[in-house]
Amino acid sequence: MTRIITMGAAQLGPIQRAHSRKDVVERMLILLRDAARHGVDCVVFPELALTTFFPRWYIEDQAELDCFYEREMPSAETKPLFDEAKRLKIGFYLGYAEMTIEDGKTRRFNTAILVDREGNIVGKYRKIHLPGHKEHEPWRAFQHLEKRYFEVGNLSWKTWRTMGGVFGMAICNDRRWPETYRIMGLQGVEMVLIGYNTPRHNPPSPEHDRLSEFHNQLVIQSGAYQNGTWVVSVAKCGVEEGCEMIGNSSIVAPTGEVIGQALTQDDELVIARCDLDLTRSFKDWVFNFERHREPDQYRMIVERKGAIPPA
Ligand code: ING
Repeated sequence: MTRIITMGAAQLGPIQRAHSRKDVVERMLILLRDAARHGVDCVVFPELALTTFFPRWYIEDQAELDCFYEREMPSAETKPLFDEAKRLKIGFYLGYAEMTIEDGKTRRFNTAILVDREGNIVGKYRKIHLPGHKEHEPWRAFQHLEKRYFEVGNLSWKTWRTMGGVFGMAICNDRRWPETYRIMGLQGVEMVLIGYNTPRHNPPSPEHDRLSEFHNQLVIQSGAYQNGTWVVSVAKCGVEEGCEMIGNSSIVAPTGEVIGQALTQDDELVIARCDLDLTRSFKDWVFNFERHREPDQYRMIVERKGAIPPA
């Protein structure tokens, strides 16, 4: 049996502060139409795909900061994307900064949605692993204020039956944590969609900079193999407002092999035919969770937050 879904990783090059959402949607529509010409069923756009990566700045004026969030989705600016995807019968993942009112309180999340081929929003995810810091740290060449500008996501990681398979979502830093994939693996995920914005330079550990692409692929390859799932992971990249972010968008099979990757740090569509039934042998044998996992031995993973070395 084969269940082929043709996936498109729609990598975006830099979005400068002066670029409007309209400018960005026009670039996304070019990638979407390209995808349609190649028979793509589902397109993955990056994290925070509508604006420049604003957590690189310490922004004190709340009104100025709020300009980077979406209050509704689809919005007037993104409706053309939803309409064209529906017309082309292409599903998509879209990452954006979400502002919402819940119980009378304004909430801000780093969010992604999953839209099916009929244009229905079938799933929403809010980023759980927020990297960086909460306060202004002027020693840094640039800030990484996700802990200041977003709340920890409150939707956990779910999976949804759509487009002929079981889909899950994560965002950026989530891809570095094995728990992300395992929670979805325990819900039968066959295709994990991830968007990211990853600066090459990480001020606290500059010695890691040379390993950016290696670590980027290492974590999604292991997440894919250890949970018998496909992973499509897509960058917004290039030099945004003087800050370089890595490309290296990749499509990884349940075997752990990279079967497609971006070659530029600009707008680029990477396409791969993904057989969702390739997940079966991993889920039935080497990673048959029901037969082989020993959750009683894993309690420390949930009960302990930080590491406690021996005395
Ligand atoms: N960005 C980065 C990421 O996890 C980062 C943060 C950069 C972590 C460099 C480690 C090294 O890919 C986001 N947005 O999470």
